[in-house]
Amino acid sequence: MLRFSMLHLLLALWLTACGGASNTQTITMKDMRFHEEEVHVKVGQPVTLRVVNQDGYAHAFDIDAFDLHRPLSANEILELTITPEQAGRYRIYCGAPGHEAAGMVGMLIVDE
Ligand SMILES: [Cu+2]
Repeated sequence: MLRFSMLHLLLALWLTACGGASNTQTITMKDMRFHEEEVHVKVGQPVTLRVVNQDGYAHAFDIDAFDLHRPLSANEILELTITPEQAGRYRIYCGAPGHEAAGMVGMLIVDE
């Protein structure tokens, strides 16, 4: 019984260590659009979204389902880490006035 618990503990430590591995997805904003129209991430796995604004004007990074609403200044790089809890397709858009209508939309796809 004790042996079994130790094994579990070691497994947990190992998984924790692996979870620290860098898991980054880059999303580039350029010319009033998201260069990556679809971004795939895994359910239950922490992922760092590296949002790079390459335009000389402000954008915003918005995902309603994750309650994410972050403004980006011109040429700003924003890194945020999320852990998606549910598989599905979640709409990304730029909340700057008129940008979403101009086609600044994308999709975060959380795979099982
Ligand atoms: Cu924008």
